[in-house]
Amino acid sequence: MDFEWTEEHRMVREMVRKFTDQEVRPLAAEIDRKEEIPADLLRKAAENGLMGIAIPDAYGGSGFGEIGYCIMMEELSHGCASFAITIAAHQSIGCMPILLDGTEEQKQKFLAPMARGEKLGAFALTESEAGSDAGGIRTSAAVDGDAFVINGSKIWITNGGIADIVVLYAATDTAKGPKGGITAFIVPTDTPGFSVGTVEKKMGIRGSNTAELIFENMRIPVSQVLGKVGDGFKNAMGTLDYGRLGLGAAAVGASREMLELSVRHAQERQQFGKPIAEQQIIQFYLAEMGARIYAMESMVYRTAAMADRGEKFSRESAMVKYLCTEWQDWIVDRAMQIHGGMGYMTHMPIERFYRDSRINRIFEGTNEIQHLVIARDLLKKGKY
Ligand code: COS
Repeated sequence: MDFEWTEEHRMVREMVRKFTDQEVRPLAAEIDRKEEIPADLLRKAAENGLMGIAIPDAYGGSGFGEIGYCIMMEELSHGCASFAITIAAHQSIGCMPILLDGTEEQKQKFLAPMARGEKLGAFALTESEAGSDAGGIRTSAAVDGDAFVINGSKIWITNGGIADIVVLYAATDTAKGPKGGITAFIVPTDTPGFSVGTVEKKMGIRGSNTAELIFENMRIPVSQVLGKVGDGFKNAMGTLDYGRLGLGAAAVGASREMLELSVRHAQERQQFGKPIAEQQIIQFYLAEMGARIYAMESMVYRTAAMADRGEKFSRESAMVKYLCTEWQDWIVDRAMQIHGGMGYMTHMPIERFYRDSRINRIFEGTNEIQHLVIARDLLKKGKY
């Protein structure tokens, strides 16, 4: 349970906080309205080493590990969920599969430019008939000489329409399914046969690109198979352990922003001749928000430290994802209640945070699936 902030962690927090205050928050409303992330903002994030903050410096990253990554996600999420999610999809689930199972050559060729922010990444698992049941994917990869020929499609892929490199999961043996029948591939998006289909309109995180990907006789050389043929599902699940933890960190940041705005508003807003902060019910709301954030923050960094020590953290990351995202929704809702009619208006950021929050209980594994992951692990081990 040991955990201590290092000087480096403090520096990362300071740096990302400044970056969020100066570069991200001022653009958040426009990003939501225009439904895209300015290329210039991604370039600045790369200059600050954010695009590969967790990735070792040997592979083009900043080398701050999972704790550094969670600090970054927390701080960015004070400003703009769309931007934080774009970086998360690139790094936590785009780069991570290659860091986990890539060969040295694949890491230098594909991961390093991604970690430096020269190439944007995405993670392509979900299909129209394979969401929660990710092992049921039907996109097929068939051997043909020194390549695999891939046919099929993916939906709801974050960064799908703007990525340069996609880690794609395809069925190499449908009979085996998740137990040896799925293989991961590194796919540059300029590969012939790759195309982008529908780009989705969404309730929240509107600045984050969500697209359908289509593969028609797309040839991927065997040198771009990631890990062993048939081991792709394990790679995807191991990657999602990181993604789910990062979503917990993002929930902490967004929740803190909501609490801080609510504290300020409660002290300024006068009703019945006094600030609403003097009403006990408002104090209860603020106290409950603060207590939940403390618990969320504690579980996020305890789990990030486990990841950095190389321990298995699948159950813990499912717990983090489930509780932090449920509580984020609760906290955003309370912030809206404290702000009243003002919070509902689009000139305040509360309604954007409210819309942006909701997806977190759904993507990277619904919270119902997180329950399943937690329960299976408890039952398997027979103890806490
Ligand atoms: N790390 C490494 N390997 C893992 C793993 C993990 N976290 N979780 C499962 N595996 C392995 C298992 O060990 C198993 O291999 P063995 O049979 O050799 O032991 C294999 O993967 C299949 O696992 P399992 O039997 O649990 O597969 P299921 O089909 O039952 O699916 C769930 C498991 C439901 C948990 C999985 O499909 C899931 O997470 N679904 C949600 C998908 C998701 O998050 N989608 C979001 C996409 S990104 S927005």
